Amino acid sequence: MYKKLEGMLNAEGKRLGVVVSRFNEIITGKLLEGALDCWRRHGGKEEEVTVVFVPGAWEIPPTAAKLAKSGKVDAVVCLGAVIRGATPHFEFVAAESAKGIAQASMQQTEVPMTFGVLTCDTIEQAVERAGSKSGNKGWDATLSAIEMLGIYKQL
Ligand code: INI
Repeated sequence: MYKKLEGMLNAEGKRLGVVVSRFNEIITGKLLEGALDCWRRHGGKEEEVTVVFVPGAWEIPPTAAKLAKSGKVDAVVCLGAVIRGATPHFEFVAAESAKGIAQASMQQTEVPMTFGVLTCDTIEQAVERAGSKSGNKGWDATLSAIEMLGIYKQL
């Protein structure tokens, strides 16, 4: 019989860090609401959540790395919204943000880090993923963080 390790969906007694970008705040504010709702509904306390606001998705990776390193949180959720629209440097911001978060999470292996950065072609697509018909990716990223917390504790 194999040894099974899996994370329970229980945030009780845990500390959460959220890094959220202000760019496209109309969307990222909804992702943050989703994240806090998920945390509360899995037994987490809002007083145990540290939210760090950064200018844009570009600034998320280094901030998430510093927060993970600080010893102040047990997991980090990264929230942002990169929307193609009329922005010529969409590709750079979206790709570097995703790559940077992946790198940060691999460097700070004591603290799980999850990805809740939307990369969408239109604002409508972003709205759909921030609390309307396609759910709330902030909620989903927080649920993954809670599950990963349980796994990291056992590894
Ligand atoms: N930042 C975002 O979070 N979303 C975007 O859609 C975006 N676009 O498209 O420009 C964006 N740019 C700002 C960037 O993240 C940095 O904050 C800025 O370049 C300063 O370093």
